[in-house]
Amino acid sequence: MLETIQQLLNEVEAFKADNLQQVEEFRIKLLGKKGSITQLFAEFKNVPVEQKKEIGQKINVLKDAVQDKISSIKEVLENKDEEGEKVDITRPGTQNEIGTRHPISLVKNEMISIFKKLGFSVAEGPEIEDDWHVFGALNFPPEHPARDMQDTFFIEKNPDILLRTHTSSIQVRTMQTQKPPIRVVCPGRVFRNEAISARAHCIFHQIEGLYIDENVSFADLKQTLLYFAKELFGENVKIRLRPSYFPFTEPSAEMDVSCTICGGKGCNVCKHTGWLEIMGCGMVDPNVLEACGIDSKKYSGYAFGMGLERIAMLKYEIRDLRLYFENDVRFLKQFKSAL
Ligand code: 2NL
Repeated sequence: MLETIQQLLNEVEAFKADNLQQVEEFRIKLLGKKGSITQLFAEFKNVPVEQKKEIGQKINVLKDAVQDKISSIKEVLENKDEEGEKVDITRPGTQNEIGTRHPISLVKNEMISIFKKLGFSVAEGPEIEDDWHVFGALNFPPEHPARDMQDTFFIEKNPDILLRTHTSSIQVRTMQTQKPPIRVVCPGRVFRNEAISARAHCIFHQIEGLYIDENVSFADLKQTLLYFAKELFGENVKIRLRPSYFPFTEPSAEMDVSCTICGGKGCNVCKHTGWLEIMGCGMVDPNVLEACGIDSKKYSGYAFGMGLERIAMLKYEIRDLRLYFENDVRFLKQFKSAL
């Protein structure tokens, strides 16, 4: 009898049907008046007492299996869902919405791919840093205002630990661990103790670049930045460099591009100057090279840095910085790109 039950179970498992009639035939064959399972129940009275429990359970399992099989095949054949509701199988399914990349990530990825073509690689580093990697190694004098609590988030218990205020600390770490020639771009999140408005936020993003080798000159810097600007804003963009000051570069400059909105004619965005400031740059100060263990007599280098929020604002005409952090899908889903 156990053998018969097992055989029937295998049969049930393997059963397939193309139409409801086949299902009904299958039901009659097993559960009908003369069906195999009905017969098993009839023979059950002859089973010796000590086997009744085992065989009884097995017959019940078999019966349940048949009923489950019948209802699941019927569900499919009748196009009904689990609750027995009729399903219109020609109705389009619910679409899974595909996410979009954040505009900050888009400009970051685009910039990285431009610099990769010039042989730069990407480096990252910790957001929580020590004073030396953020200020000390970068030639900041001890009393520099950036070191003030007003501008930098310090850890109260240990003011040597702070949130990085620029991504230059990544480059400091790169110089400490790699030998020239060095060609890196360093994207990352940075923190400054500022009141939040349409034009400022306490958390924002930068990308910096560093190139160190023998005989690197300001001309190399200028040509690299011109190539970068053309790739990012188009062949017709113009650049200009204005003298500036940073503790970590000498000489230092700020770079403007011709206004991406009006093309240089003058408009609201460029405040009728025709130019937009997009980054700071310069030749790495020899003090910085030496602090990071690089021989400043043998090597020279250039560096530059820019804010990603600002570039994305210009590229996508975003008017308010706070939109970047609210993550409203109506804002986010407007940006589609291959990168
Ligand atoms: C800006 C200006 C700049 C750098 C960043 C740098 C890094 C090292 C050494 C020297 Cl390790 N310089 N970075 C240089 C000039 C300007 O950023 O306005 N950023 C948003």
